[in-house]
Amino acid sequence: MRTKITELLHIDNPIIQGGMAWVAEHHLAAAVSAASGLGIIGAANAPADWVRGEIRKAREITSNPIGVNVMLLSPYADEVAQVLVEEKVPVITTGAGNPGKYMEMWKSAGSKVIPVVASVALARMMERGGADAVIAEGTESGGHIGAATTMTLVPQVRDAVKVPVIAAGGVGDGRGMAACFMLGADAVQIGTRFVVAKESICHENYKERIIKAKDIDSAVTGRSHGHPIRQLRNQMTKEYLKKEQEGVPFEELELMTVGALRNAVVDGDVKHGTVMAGQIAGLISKEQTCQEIIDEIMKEAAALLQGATNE
Ligand code: TUI
Repeated sequence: MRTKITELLHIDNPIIQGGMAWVAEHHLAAAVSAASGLGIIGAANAPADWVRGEIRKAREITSNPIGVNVMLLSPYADEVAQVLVEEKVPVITTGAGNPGKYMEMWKSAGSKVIPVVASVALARMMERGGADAVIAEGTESGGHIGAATTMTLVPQVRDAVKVPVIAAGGVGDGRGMAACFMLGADAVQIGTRFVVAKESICHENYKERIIKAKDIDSAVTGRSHGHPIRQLRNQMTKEYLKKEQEGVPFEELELMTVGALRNAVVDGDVKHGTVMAGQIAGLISKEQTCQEIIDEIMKEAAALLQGATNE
């Protein structure tokens, strides 16, 4: 399938893997890219040297393009930004903020820059600042989220900017992908389904929670202090939401979550850890290779989209 995004990023399938903290390391990114989607290494809160190492290890597995996601709240964002220039990373996505201050250095290094936006206003600002495309990410997503749904955000961003739009949030199969294309998207970004990929190093307990999840099994913590995080309900969310309701200060709440995502992803503590996942977790039923996931989604989406255009 050819779209503005496959042309821009030199990939065969318009599927981009989300840059998920702890999960999106070189094995997953390389597997998605090897299957002709765009694999993304999630820099999250990691130091720059770790990011450099992951880029190099991924490049040993596949010669297809691989991108990096910069989480803008990271204390290492400045040094990671510099490493991406040194390593000539072809595609940079950003999340959880405004990447304006890095735009010029990345663009002059030849990278394609694709910020995640959660509003039309930020999409417009990013286009003016030189973004090559934007990822319109709805509140169905896992992790740090905005307020608008994918259904409402994607067509409004589509109408507001000329650059290609990648839809994210709630996409887990070919039906979701086809729906996003109907809303005006040129590609989709998928996170949760890739967490359970065979190549994902995520702990089996975490994968099992996603596979067993039902439609309304996620909760959003941190709404009261402006850092909403979608994750699967467990002991942690129960305690956190109770304290949040009691008005416990942000600093104290933060202490509860230090290292909690790592505890869930790496150590498999899905009871007390943070199990970030999108609302589409309920649809995800098995572990498959990235190649199988991409082939299945593409086949289903292509059939639906062909039906739509022929009628
Ligand atoms: O970034 C994400 N999702 C994430 S980042 C993350 S790591 C983390 N862990 C603990 C606390 C905080 C983060 C887990 N999940 N998605 C991209 C995304 N960006 N979603 C929403 C946004 C966003 C929201 C507001 C982007 C920009 C924005 O406006 C910023 C501004 O300054 O105008």
